[in-house]
Amino acid sequence: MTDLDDLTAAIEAGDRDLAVELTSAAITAGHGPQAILDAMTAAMDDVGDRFQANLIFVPEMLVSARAMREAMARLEPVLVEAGIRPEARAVIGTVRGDLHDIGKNLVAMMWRGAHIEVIDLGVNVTAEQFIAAVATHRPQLIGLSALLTTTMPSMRSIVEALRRVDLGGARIVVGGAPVTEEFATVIGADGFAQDAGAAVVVARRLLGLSDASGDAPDRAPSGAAS
Ligand code: B1M
Repeated sequence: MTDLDDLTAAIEAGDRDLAVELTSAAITAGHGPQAILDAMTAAMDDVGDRFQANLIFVPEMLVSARAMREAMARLEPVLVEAGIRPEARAVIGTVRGDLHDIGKNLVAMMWRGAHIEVIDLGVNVTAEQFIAAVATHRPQLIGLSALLTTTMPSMRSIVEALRRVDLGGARIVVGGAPVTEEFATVIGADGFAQDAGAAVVVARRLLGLSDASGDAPDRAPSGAAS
């Protein structure tokens, strides 16, 4: 078994200390951040499958999620280059009624790694909170995450509410396991991303920035964070 398999197993078991330790070891051993993320995500997929099969229940799912969250916090500095000037600003949140934040945090982390300043509004975010954040932070990008089929209507009503106010040109990106490109189009979002990697590509395309290959221009667009 490789150390990344051990990391997957530690998150599945909800062993926070071991998950963080193995994340550090994987970084030190030179595993790429994407491979480490993949090992973490594999754990959550397995947890989801076992939950669906009634082999585990919400408390077990929660301890696994906490282990993943702490391991991700250890990985974040590796993904986010220190001292790089953000090229744009985003606000992101999980929509009202939905408490899942691991995927949203991952998207936020990846956007930060792609030189985008991110204001994270957390979970269970209402339309009013999104609108207030837009007024306060004047982002170029607004990210909405939903993990439940039952909170997809919430995503729709938040996008509709955002469309009724002056967004200052900000573009809306939506995502989350039950969200599809078709749904994103129907509710009037500007972009959809299947996963955190795609969220970077979509964000940079909508913002008119160079690709995320590292060839980012050293300028900031109008209104971007400095
Ligand atoms: Co919940 N849960 N959960 N859960 N949970 C799911 C989502 C579920 C699929 C499990 C299952 O049945 N197999 C199921 C939803 C079914 C459905 O609606 N179709 C489910 C359910 C039913 C529930 C409850 C209703 C259970 C209950 O109480 N009976 C309840 C709801 C609570 C609520 O939100 N109101 C609930 C609660 C919980 C916990 C609190 C225990 C915990 C969340 C802890 C936390 O997030 N802090 C939890 C967890 C951990 C899961 C699973 C196991 C893992 C989710 C996860 O973190 N995945 C999940 C099953 C699964 O996904 N395999 C499940 C890893 C993460 C990296 O992936 O979040 O998909 P994901 O994010 C991806 C993409 O979706 C995308 O990029 C991310 C990274 O690649 N993405 C975006 C996400 N947001 C994006 C935004 C973007 C772009 C891309 O642009 C802005």
